[in-house]
Amino acid sequence: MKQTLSFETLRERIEQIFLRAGMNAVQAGALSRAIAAGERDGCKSHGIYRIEGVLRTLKAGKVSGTAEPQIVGGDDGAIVRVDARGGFSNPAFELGVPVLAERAKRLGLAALVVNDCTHFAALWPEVEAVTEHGLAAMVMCPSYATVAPAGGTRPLLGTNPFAFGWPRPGRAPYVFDFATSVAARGEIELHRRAGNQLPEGWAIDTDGQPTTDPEAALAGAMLPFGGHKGSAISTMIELLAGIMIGDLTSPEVLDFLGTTTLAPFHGELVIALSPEKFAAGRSGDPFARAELLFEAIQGQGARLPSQRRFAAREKSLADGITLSADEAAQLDRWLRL
Ligand code: NDP
Ligand code: PYC
Repeated sequence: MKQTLSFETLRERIEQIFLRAGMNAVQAGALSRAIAAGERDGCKSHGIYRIEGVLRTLKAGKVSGTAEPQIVGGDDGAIVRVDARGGFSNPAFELGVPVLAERAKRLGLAALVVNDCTHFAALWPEVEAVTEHGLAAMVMCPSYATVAPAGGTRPLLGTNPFAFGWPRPGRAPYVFDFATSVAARGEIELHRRAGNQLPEGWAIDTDGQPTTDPEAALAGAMLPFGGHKGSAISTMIELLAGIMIGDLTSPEVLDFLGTTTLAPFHGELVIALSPEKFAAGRSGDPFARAELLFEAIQGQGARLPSQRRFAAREKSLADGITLSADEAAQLDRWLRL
């Protein structure tokens, strides 16, 4: 039977699943907030579907469910570094973000580097968290080698997500968050499970030929969005959020894990910027000017990114989050493990 739950009830159930699997409160709490938020905002590819991968990665011993992330390095400069200590990225981010915000407000810009983390999550909760401090934010991370570079035929780059947020006083921030592949790998897996073909242009098979078969796509390679442009942005993410922060690139992640069935292990880069400090009083209030731009976009009938997500959130908070009968039964099975 379908089930409708409040956000908090769903979050607590997810937290219980992880606590029963042996995680500590820091890890289970942060993961439950991220996954429940995915369901609440209608982002199925990073909602409860991810619980299975988290449990599998724990069982394989490739992530620590009891890690306590730590801020490392004693200075008060622009780079805040959190060692996730082999745990998930989410609690490491939660630990680092207040320090990041303080530094960015004081210095004009600051970066949060998370090292040695397992990362399965969407990035929008993180850019949103930074915008709550009145700061603009960019977040990026590698993944594992599943995407062929434009013009190539074999997996090399990750689905490397990139997210941006701009604070809008008194309203939900402007946020976009996307894989630099045509679609997130989670979307391909959801198509496979539902027995649906993929849209054309998402993937190539092991012979480098276009395919709409999800199995062939998972065995072959996904494609970057926007051809050479997405390929270059994805490469930038490997450079900045892999090599520059002293962490793994997507091909190295795949070598380390030997599979794409476990959540990837790498680092993450979060950049926070103070619009007020950058504008320095020139050309008026940056937030008011941004509103004019957003109005002009919407004035043409276009929607802003995250508009669908914020509408889904509003509905979920008012009416609850509805799980399909299969999803509800699976959640119960995990709770009984
Ligand atoms: P989508 O293509 O679904 O959406 C990308 C963004 O574009 C969203 O902000 C979305 O807003 C916006 N958008 C969609 N349609 C329109 C439109 N018509 N007009 C304006 N804006 C629009 O995302 P992806 O499938 O590429 O990625 C899904 C998620 O996967 C992301 O959250 C990403 O972080 C995550 N991911 C995580 C990875 C990891 O390694 N951790 C790897 C790859 C992806 P809205 O939500 O409102 O529709
Ligand atoms: O959906 O591409 C994806 C993904 C990879 C790692 C986490 N999400």
